[in-house]
Amino acid sequence: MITNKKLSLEAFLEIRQEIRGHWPTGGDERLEFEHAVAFLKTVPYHKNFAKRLRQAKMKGETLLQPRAGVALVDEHIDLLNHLNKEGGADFLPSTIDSYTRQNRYTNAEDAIKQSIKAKRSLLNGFPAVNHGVEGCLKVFEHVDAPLQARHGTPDARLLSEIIHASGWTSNEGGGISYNIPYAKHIALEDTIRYWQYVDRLVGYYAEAGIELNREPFGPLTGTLVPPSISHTIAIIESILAAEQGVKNITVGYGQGGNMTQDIAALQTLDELTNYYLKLFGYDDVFVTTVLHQWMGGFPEDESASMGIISLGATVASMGGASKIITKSPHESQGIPTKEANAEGLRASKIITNLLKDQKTPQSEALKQEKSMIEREVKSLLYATLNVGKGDFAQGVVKAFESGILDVPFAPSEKNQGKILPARDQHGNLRILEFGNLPFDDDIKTFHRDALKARATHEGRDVSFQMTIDDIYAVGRGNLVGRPKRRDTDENR
Ligand code: 8ZB
Repeated sequence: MITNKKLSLEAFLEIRQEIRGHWPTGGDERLEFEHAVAFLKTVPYHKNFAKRLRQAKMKGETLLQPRAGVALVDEHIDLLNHLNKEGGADFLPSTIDSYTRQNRYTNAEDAIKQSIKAKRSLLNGFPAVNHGVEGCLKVFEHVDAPLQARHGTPDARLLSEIIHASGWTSNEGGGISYNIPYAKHIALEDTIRYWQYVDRLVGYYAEAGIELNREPFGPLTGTLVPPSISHTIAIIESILAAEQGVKNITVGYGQGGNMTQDIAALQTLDELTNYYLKLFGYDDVFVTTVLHQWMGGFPEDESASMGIISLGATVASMGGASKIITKSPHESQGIPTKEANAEGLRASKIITNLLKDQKTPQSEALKQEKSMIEREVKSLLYATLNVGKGDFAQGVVKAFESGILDVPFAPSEKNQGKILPARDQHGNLRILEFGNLPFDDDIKTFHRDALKARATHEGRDVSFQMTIDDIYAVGRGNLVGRPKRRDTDENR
């Protein structure tokens, strides 16, 4: 049975030997700890993700990171340098392709060969396992900013070995956040175990004096996810990571659209993650937050998209996020050109510059929003711990089985999918169907009243139609999905 217990060195090394045999590049001698530790000690401060984040938080900065990844090493390097030099990216990503995410390295190999022939990328990201330490190290050597792997991989054990040994000092993902939104049939016990290994690797390096950053994937399905749900999962993944020895964690949240709720979400994400880590005995973890610019559907209009991106940068700055994952004006079309990607960065940068020394206004609404998030997270966290009989790893498995934890619109069959979110009159994310969420009557009444107020305003009943309307609203240019009225076409 899965437990939240640090893997023993022996158990870890035994799995490690097996993992390294999963693909030829796993045999690379540069993966030997003696070599990798010595090399990682040479990574300069300004290329260390964990240290740059620590500095950003101390200075109150909000730094920028795009998503980017293509099939071939040299093209990938050019792309990253463009985003760094022309876009002003502070952190660089390597978005990993879908084959690698599913451990389909033979398919990735074919696509690499075809990409060389076609002289363009036939993969939707960078196949880091196929390129191995050789290729990943070349990327590290030819860029001048910290590097992170960003993916969506249920079993990222070999990938994580390769990127860290290549000087990439951060890795995104987690046993819940890279399962429930990304996979259909994979058991949570399995992904938690895989990610305990990934975190144990980072813990091993920490014991050798090397600080690496880990980032649970905050936005989950990116579709109307209420902050308390994503926060609870981020906090649990932080606890699981800290148990394996991770010391530098970035928790994330996807822009919701209501400014007050977004600022409240970012502030509570930092406060609650720190609070619960300490409460459960992990008191030397450095926590930062990241805001993901809007993860839902974008309008086709590039100027409108820039507006959404700018609003994201605004709440990130006002909510004290240390990092923003940026979007581009090409979002509605798919993977952006490097030019469009840089435009999203520059639009975000002017906002973070302008807001840098401004104070976030306090208000009753902000206080109330924060206190609701705190109460909801507490309730979800303790119910999870309870069904796990005091163990968060067991708790996660049981909580998803029973719907105590439930992520809206997730593809996984391990997720009940019984809850339904909808926006209130002001565009705050509320819950319309609670499924088996363990909320008390006060919390439920708060959500129901908020949705009733919207329904009254719109002259309709609270129903699933609101949820549907809200899913499409931002792409059509509004935050709240108002019903079409006979006397007006304002909603079209
Ligand atoms: C869950 C993340 C979805 C977002 C972007 C999509 C979307 C995916 C790449 C990429 C640049 C890539 N994304 N793959 N952006 N290069 N290889 O992730 O466009 O915004």
